[in-house]
Amino acid sequence: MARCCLVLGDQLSVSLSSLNLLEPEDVVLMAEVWSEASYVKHHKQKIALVFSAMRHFAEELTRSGRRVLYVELTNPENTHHLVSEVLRAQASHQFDAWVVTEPGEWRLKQEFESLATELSVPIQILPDDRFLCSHEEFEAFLKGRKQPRMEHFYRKIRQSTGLLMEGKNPIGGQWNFDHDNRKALDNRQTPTPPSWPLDPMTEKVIELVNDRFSDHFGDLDSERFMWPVNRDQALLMLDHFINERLASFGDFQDAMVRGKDTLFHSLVSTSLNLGLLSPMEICRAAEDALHGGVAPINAVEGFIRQIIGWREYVRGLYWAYMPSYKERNSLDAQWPLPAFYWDETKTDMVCLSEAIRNTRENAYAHHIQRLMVTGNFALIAGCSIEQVCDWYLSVYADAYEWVELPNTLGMALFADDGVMASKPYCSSGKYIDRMSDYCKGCRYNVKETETENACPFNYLYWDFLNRHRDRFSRNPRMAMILKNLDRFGDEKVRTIQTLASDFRARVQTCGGDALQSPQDQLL
Ligand code: FAD
Ligand code: DLZ
Ligand code: SF4
Repeated sequence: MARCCLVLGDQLSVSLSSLNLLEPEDVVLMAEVWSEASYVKHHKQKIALVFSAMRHFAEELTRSGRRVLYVELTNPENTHHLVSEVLRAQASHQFDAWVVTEPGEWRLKQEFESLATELSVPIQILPDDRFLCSHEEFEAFLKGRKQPRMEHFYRKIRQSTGLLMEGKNPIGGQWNFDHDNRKALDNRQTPTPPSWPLDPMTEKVIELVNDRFSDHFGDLDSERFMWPVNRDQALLMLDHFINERLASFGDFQDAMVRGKDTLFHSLVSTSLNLGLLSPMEICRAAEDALHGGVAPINAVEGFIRQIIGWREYVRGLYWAYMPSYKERNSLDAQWPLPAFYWDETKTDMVCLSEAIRNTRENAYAHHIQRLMVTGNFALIAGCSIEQVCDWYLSVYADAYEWVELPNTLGMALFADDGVMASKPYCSSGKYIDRMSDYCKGCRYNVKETETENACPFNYLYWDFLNRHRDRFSRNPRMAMILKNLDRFGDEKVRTIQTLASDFRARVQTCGGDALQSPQDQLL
């Protein structure tokens, strides 16, 4: 009498709730399926990472004595959908019951709920306890709050985990040290990400992905593939971060430098989201670095806040507001995504071309590139919410809808009318100039707004504020900025509007084909 446990590509943790339930005779099913690999056109590195990590995890389970049914992408019997793979396995093995840890995305949760009606045996969907805050705890946090804010949530999690606490008080006497974390980079060296020899399993997957997903965005080259595909590699990445990067993480968290793709960032999001590392082990390692004198409080607090604050908070919002959250478009943004989001050589704006090059080469861009360059541009230019969200979900190796959607639709595009952020993260070129060296080498002039040569971020920014003036005037945090706009006068506003509309007319936009992958391509 055996049960079967379906393990998804981002559930690669030996402590997974569903795996914890299994008896020795029970079986695990894992499947590489076309539907998951192409519901958006994922970056080639993301697919290679997920497949290689799945294969390594299956091997680890098998080594530990577990029976694993592993369906490779090229298996001729593969039906290419998770649900139909469950039904196929059930037909051939007649399991007594199924168990699965709830998926990270709404669409799959729906599919699994309807699978329950198709299977002749019971299926149990268990909570994903790899997060620090359950859905119920998050609902309780939201209850009675008109305007939930991450900072309040974060303090609760600090208290419940005891991270960076001295009894009831925050270590260092403050909850948040962000005012120390806004430096532009000086001329110091930045560390190179760690590397390890590529194993034959990853080599094989890279070949497969380059062969089958050749029309997907992004470079995939075995010489440059840097993402950890198993727990040992993920621990090396974490160790490198703690010892080489964390001390400077806080100071330069918001900095951007041409050619320096990862600066002092941790590069742990892919491992965390796949389940190769847990949030608490990462935070404990950072806390130990504080106590061991390896890193200062502004760095450690800033880093821990990202993980127990932002990461948990966006997941809570996703599950609390889906499915309607995905439909939100409160600023009515409709402009098709510019084609240069898929090819950085199509723009002469250095900031955008750098962020998109990093994305193409590494399936990575750090937070400020995502928020204040590609995100800010999409916001102020009024790009289609759906296309922008699909882009972010496709192009980053760490992207899953539960984390991508609130960050993109909510934080970057302000399309949720202030659920995620109390005001839009919009800025002119001034912010980019302050935090980067991009503008020095750009053909546009960041100091100008009303000339042909002016930085497009400048006139798009004021045009954006002008277009949404009425809505933003109800937000007290926007009052100062709108006062500046009021001082412009009609002629200046008209010039800005003309420059913005000329810019839109000049930029090549993309059709839907960049986003969809036809099923028959593989089969
Ligand atoms: P670090 O800068 O070193 O940060 C440490 C960790 O904190 C990250 O690994 C991540 O786990 C967590 N973290 C930091 N900020 C956030 C955040 N806003 N939300 C959730 N977790 C956070 N992160 C993803 O993991 N997947 C995504 O699909 C994703 N999409 C994003 C889209 C947009 C528009 C924006 C603005 C941010 C997005 N982020 C996403 C958050 C953040 O940019 C990435 O987590 C981070 O850049 C990953 O690199 P790192 O591991 O070097 O992070
Ligand atoms: C991202 C991804 C990809 C590319 N491929 C698979 C796959 O073939 N099989 C699988 O089980 N999972 C895959 N995943 C991860 C899922 O898309 C992920 O579990 C859901 O998006 C929920 O977060
Ligand atoms: Fe970007 Fe404007 Fe600076 Fe050019 S001048 S890099 S477009 S912010």
